[in-house]
Amino acid sequence: MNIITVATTPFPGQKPGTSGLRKKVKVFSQPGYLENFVQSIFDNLNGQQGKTLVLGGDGRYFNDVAIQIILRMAAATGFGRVLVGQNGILSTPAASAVIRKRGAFGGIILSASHNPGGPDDDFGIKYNLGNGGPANETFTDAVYARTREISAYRIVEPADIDLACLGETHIGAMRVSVIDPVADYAELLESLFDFERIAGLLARPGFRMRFDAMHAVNGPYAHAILEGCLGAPSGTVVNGTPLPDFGGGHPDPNPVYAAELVTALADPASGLSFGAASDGDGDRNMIVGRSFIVSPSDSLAVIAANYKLIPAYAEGLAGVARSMPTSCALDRVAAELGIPCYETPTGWKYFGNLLDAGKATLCGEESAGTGSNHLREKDGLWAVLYWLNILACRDEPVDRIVREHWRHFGRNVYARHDYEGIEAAKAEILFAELRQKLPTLAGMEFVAGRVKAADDFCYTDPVDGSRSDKQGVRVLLEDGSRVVFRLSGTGTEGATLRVYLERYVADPALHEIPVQEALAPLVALAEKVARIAEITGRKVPDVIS
Ligand code: VG1
Ligand code: CO
Repeated sequence: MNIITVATTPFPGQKPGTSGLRKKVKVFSQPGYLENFVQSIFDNLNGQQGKTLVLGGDGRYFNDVAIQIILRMAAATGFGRVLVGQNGILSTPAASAVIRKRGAFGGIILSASHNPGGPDDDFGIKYNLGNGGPANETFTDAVYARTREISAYRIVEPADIDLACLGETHIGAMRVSVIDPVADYAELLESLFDFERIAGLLARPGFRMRFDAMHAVNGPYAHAILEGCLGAPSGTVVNGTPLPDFGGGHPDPNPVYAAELVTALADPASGLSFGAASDGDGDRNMIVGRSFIVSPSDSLAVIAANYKLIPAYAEGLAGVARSMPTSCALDRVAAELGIPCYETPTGWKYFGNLLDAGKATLCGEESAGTGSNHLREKDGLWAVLYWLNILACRDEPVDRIVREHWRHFGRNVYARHDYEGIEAAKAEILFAELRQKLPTLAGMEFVAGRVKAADDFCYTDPVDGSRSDKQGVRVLLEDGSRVVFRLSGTGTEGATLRVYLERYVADPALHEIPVQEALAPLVALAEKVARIAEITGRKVPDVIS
């Protein structure tokens, strides 16, 4: 095996965001671009020689090309073995499962998650550690630093490994094992839930579900688990073949991009009682009842409140965690259970320490990510099975379960407004102004109420003491309502402003007020404080979820 050292020069902007490095395919396919980033990851590893790397992705355009390059670079850096998903496929949660089960040194996941794919769209890459979770900020900062000074990468000559057939090959001394992408993951999920009971639910004549895989990675997983292991009728999974461009769609399971599913659940003629979807890399989920979309923050709270129904969690939750912008519905459940509720910055990497240390059992984000200590990633199908397990035990429709939850805990009315593709310079001005105003906001009166405090969220990890600052501007009102402003760290074009709005409504008589109506005073406050329309020229958000 000949290791070739190729001279290179740094590319600007190889800074990992909320979840890895995401760029347009056109950027990633420049000669040396992917190689520089991968070498910068490898240069920050210690002791990988002879160890196992897990490799796979969501099947998007450029996945196949990138995998062949990474295999050759893994051989050059001395990995002893690479476990690669058949056809290059591994969902993010499945990659986490494989890393953990096989005791791998780490993993590389190729995905830009919910971002569109195709020659003109996005590609992404992230590194996961031996615990199966995304590398922490210290690591990603070090990778970024390396990308700015890199002068050479190492690769072996072309090998063209056939990824279509399961089995073993070699690149020089390195073993390449093409594995079933579903098996380890399916086995893990089966160990957590009551599969017999769920199968019983799926066989009930009055129950019909649809799972929309959105032409993304979860198709094969959903076919195997829902229609295979659990016996759901074939046709339950729709859009179940991963396509390099996700069929031209936007693989983000929210009311806008999964509108087809929402419409089907609103049509009595469809006979559907439960709908679900997941994103590009299979780690997000959407839960839909008959004419009822479960907001992700509510879903997380319902999941926590019903832990006793699920075999893996029935003995109790050590604690729960949510990202800061996620609604406080979870906190109310934790308070009643008498367990801690941790508040972390956005991004799953911040849950890793809490999960490893046994401080949190369940975690979630408002962006439709939910998961537990079974993995170190959020897990779309896990959330769907969790809901199916609840439904199988409670025998009530989705909307009634959520409405009863509100009656018991009160309702945290919630919405996220996204303004996509804003000019980066304008977003900078908006945040500079906002941060400058922060010290003056406390005590100010708005129609929505009086400001109790305003700050820029800063997190100190309770396990390793590391600090992350500037994680989102918060305006907290005296009645517990809040508005949070953040810039997305996953986009590839301009800036995306996210405005998170939350208001707590205790009185059940007010629970059915339309969300936008209940939140209107907070929307007005957001506009007043951040001058969104004036600075960006945008009067309404592009996506409301
Ligand atoms: C978004 C979400 C965040 C999530 C991240 C990765 O980040 O808000 O909650 O962890 O995407 O999700 P941002 O920085 O754009 O707000 V993904 O589906 O990689 O699975
Ligand atoms: Co995702």
